[in-house]
Amino acid sequence: MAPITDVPTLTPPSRSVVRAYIAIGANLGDAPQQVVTAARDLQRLGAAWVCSSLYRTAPQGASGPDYVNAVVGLDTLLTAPDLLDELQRLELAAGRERPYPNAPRTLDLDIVLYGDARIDSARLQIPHPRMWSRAFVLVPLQEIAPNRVDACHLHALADQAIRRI
Ligand code: PH2
Ligand code: MG
Ligand code: MG
Repeated sequence: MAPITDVPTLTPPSRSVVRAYIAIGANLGDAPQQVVTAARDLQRLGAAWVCSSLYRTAPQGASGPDYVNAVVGLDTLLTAPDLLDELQRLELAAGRERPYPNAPRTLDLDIVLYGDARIDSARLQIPHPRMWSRAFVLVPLQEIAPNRVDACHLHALADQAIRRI
């Protein structure tokens, strides 16, 4: 057989930057400090970065102390699963334990939006399926990305206790 000489070089597709939004929550230990530390750690996972104010919020669908919440916007080259791996690494480093669902935690990091992606896998649901019913996500998200939050959704959550700190 004649040798194949005319094979085009295959270059892997280059990944483009995606703006992801990550919700940060903590209600065990020094919650404000853990949220600030996590926000700074996230800065290393991307180029541009923005963090909302910190908010003290009443637990929604969970028991335990009030939470401190914030949302970070991050321009990242990481894929959504790779970003999730990094978030879980940071949760573990902060001493996160999972004794039962929605247990109080030292650190919770959830990808709420990843560009306009819709992902429904065993590990990842994006947009986060409960984000639209949670003032502790929508209020800080609205602060840094008003175009990603529908005012009607926010209005419906007016009874959820949330205070900027
Ligand atoms: N996280 C939950 C359940 N409930 N409530 C508040 N206020 N803040 C949270 O971060 C939170 C919650 C599950 O992850
Ligand atoms: Mg969560
Ligand atoms: Mg989580």
